[in-house]
Amino acid sequence: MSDTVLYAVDGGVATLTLNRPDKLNAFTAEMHSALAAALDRAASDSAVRAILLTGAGRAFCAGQDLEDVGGLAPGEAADLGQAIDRLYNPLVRRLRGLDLPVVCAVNGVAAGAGANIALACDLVIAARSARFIQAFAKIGLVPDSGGTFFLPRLVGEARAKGLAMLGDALGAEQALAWGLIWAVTDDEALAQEAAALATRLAAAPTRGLALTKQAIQAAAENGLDAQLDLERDLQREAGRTHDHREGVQAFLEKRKPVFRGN
Ligand code: LHQ
Repeated sequence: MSDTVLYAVDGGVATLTLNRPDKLNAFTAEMHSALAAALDRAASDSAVRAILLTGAGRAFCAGQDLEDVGGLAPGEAADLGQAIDRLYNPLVRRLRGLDLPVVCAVNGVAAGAGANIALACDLVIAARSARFIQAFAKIGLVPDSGGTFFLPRLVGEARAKGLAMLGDALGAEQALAWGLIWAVTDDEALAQEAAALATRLAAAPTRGLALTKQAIQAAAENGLDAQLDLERDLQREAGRTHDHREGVQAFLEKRKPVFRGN
């Protein structure tokens, strides 16, 4: 595996670290394939029950590496749709479709596709000094990687348009206040807090979390009737898991549950 994405497993958590710190972890095709491989590896390891995505150095991710757009020279006309089709859309679909909770620890600036990939994760925790930038506006592009889907749903159309059309940096505290992300921590505490969050999720009823993720994501497109039907179907499945039985049993016995993840 390329060292553009570091991979480590501890306590049921696979930590994936974007690792091109000199370029603020901007995406190259190589980093895309390393990330895809790391996600596959985590998903196929039964010991892994949560994923933590973060960046090395002072940034989370500066989006597409603008010096490496499809192997073309900077400024040369490229079919950007191809890069989206081959690299970014599969990544967003993978993150949303994973049956594991994905925590994103935004350790610094998250710009362009980097910001929207963070938003595609399940729980986003950011360092106080982190910033979210819809940098597309500054280079004549459209927010991609799900940005036009996530932003209005998370912060409403007015703020989504302001962020997307102005491309100004949104600080972590403001992002929290607007409901864009789950939590903010002191910079020095981010790694520990994010690991604690992911470790907590890794000890939770994994199948129930996967079904919950599926239901909440489906709600973005379903009407109430369809959503009620979906909840019934997913609850039927959740009700058949070991972890549901264990949770109820532990409650009745007044002890802490031990979830297996199935
Ligand atoms: C970079 C980058 C970068 C290369 C920092 N590329 N080197 C999808 C499909 C296909 C094509 C197009 O795009 C997309 C989706 C997208 O993501 S489009 C958006 C692409 N990203 C951007 O436009 C953000 C560009 N970066 C910035 O605006 C700034 O670097 C930010 C605001 C992120 C950080 O600013 P500073 O903290 O002042 O850092 P810096 O600008 O000095 O960057 C440090 C180094 O990282 C520097 O390299 P150098 O060799 O001079 O030290 C930058 O050139 C490099 N870098 N982002 N995206």
